[in-house]
Amino acid sequence: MTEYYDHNHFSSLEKDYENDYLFDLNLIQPIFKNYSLKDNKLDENIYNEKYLIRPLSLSDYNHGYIELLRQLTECGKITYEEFKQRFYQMKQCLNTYYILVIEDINLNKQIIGTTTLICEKKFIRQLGIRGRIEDVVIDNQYRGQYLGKLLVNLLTEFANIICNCYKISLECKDHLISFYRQLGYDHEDKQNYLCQRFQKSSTKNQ
Ligand code: 16G
Repeated sequence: MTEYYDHNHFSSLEKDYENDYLFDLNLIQPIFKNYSLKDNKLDENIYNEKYLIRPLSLSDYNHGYIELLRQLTECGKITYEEFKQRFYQMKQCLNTYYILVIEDINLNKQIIGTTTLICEKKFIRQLGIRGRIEDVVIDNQYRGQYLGKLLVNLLTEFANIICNCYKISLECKDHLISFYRQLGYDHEDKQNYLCQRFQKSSTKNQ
């Protein structure tokens, strides 16, 4: 795969963004506000007085973000340098990558939940934007508190209202279909999800 990565450019960005978020928190504030009218456990971006919901930050590497993703699928070995490089590649794609995380306020900023929204620009549908919900994970110690529902609902509203997506889709295992149905996702008539996989070195023999 060809990667267009300008190292000098990223080094200068690094200084500016070391403690910065993947995307601007202000963008999603109106969604928090709107959602808190329906769910009074949400106060600004704090849920149940215990959990901070915010965009991914570089420092989350040191607070269990990759370990959390391992609860969803294989991640291979990712060094901090590699994480940082991918973070800036994503950040550089304006209006495309939106990763929300949940931080346990009482547990040393540990990341205990995450969900990603990707917005794909298209020519069809009058230059439409298609959203994809990806990598939904809640730490298995924190399940049953509706945190997954919260993250998916927030990013779905964000995709609709702020990103103006004409549709949002996701892929999931059979046993999760009922969960996503409750959140408004469903099979479309005569549409199928097809997939082809390629063996890559980082995931071989795992
Ligand atoms: C699930 C995830 C998908 C993730 C994939 C990883 C959701 C809604 N779906 O399908 O986003 O990329 O698992 O599995 O979170 P893989 O490593 O086998 O592709």
